[in-house]
Amino acid sequence: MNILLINPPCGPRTIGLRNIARIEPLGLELIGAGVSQDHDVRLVDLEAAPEDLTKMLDVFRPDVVGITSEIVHVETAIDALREVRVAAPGCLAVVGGHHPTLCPQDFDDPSVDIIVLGEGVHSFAEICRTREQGRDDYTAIAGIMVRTDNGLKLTAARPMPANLDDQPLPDRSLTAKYRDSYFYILEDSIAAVRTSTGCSFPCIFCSCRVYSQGKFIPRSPELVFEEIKNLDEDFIMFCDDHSFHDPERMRILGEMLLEAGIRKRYFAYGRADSIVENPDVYALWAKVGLSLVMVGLEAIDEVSLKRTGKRSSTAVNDEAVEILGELGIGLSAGFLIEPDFSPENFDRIDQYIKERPSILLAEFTPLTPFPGTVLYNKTKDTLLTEDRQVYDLQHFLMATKLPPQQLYRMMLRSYRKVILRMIMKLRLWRPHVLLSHSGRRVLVGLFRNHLAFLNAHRDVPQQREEAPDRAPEVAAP
Ligand code: B12
Ligand code: SF4
Repeated sequence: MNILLINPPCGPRTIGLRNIARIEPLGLELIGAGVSQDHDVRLVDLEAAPEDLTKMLDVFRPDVVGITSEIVHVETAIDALREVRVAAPGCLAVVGGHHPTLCPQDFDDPSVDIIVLGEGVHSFAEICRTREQGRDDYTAIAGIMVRTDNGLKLTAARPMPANLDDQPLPDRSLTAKYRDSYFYILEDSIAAVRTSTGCSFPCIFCSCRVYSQGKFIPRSPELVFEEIKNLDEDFIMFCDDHSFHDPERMRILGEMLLEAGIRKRYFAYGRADSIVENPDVYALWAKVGLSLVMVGLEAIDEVSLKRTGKRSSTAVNDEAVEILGELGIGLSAGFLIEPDFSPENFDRIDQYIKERPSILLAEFTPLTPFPGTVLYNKTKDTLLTEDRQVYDLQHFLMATKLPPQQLYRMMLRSYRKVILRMIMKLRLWRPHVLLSHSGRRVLVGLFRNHLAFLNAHRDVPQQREEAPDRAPEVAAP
């Protein structure tokens, strides 16, 4: 059979990381690996090359199409499937990924036949097998939603796995054509590796813990080591929610990499308390090559921090910042921007960063209620829009105390300060860096983001919109 996998692009209203990072679609490489032994599998990455779907459909008629989606891709994913329907009317259209798992009703569209909930490798292989056998009843497959004459039908639950060890290695040959266009800020030779998924902490705004049903789901260090060992790329992005959730596992992996003399640089997401409780593991990883850790510090005062459900404290945050500084590991600190923020709140965060030189980068994230989260359930009746393109962690979706235009400008001001500081600290102003291909790409990316923030207030109405006609909510199992 012919199987086409699609990585949809971000739409025009989505702001953010796409201008400074583009990473391989790891989820599609994994589900592709589960079927590529038996089928002709192709992948188009529309974030890297938007024209590739039309070109591919001219030469390749898929029997099954699989598309991935985060929340910002709902519209572009459905648009892509509509295009596939026209070129290959009998093709079976399957949607999977983070957002379809949390909010399958967003994909209740005639262009979608099946929605896969949660981890997709086995479900997708079973769907393809059923299709190959000429059967058209998919309801015996667990963990999916199937379009029927009476709407979407939820099949038996497929429990989240206890670990990821039975998943294949991602089939990176599927993205061979695009690999040169993947990057992360100034890093050009980059690969995405998943060492785990999920998280057990109760942060009220986080959809990752909802996806994993509150579990941390690890992959054994031996398998991760085997994967990294065979990668050519210099910079590895750990696509986990909290890589250091189980520090022992990371200690074993770190020791294996060190012993084998594998020298690469790594990016990971981590929590402040894991740094404070396991400085030795982070010290080991400093030797292994951990160069950047993204830590959601979230807030600089105790009351706001407590409200997030993060189960951390400002003292723990401070200690973590200090430890990373001592270890020489770059810290990218995440701060939530709440709807009642005033200029003083921004000034205080700027000052906090200024006083802590070990903060290398910062992300300022308007508090964003993703469907499925506690925060969403609390705020859903007051959200200003259901346009999923702006659920990008960059737009204000709740009514704000100050005009949003002013808040975006203050975010820009804070970003300017922190970026200038990083440029000075890493001496990125040197002409050979600034004028290099990646230096120019980042400058253009930052300029694009700047323009997008200046116009961001136009993307979200100031008053609550009437919700579009959606199917009733279906709870993900
Ligand atoms: C690494 C990462 C990034 C990287 C790159 C991601 C990428 N490859 O494109 C960077 C830093 C660039 C990034 C950018 C963004 N990200 Co991001 N990112 C992540 C992170 C931490 C891991 C993603 C990942 O690679 N996971 C590993 C793969 C293997 O998992 P997976 O995709 O879920 O795939 C499995 C299943 O979902 C399923 N599956 C997936 N696709 C399909 C398709 C089919 C057909 C089937 C059957 C199954 C299936 O099977 C797979 C294997 O089991 C997630 C957190 C998370 N837990 O997902 C956030 C996350 C996905 N990002 C998020 C957001 C908002 C963004 C941005 C919009 C932010 C911004 N403003 O720029 C952009 C969007 C960029 C884009 N992709 O176009 C949100 C999405 C929220 C939501 N509810 O959808 C998340 C969940 C983080 C969060 N909660 O805050 N991100
Ligand atoms: S610690 Fe991080 S990954 Fe875990 S629930 Fe909180 S925000 Fe999500």
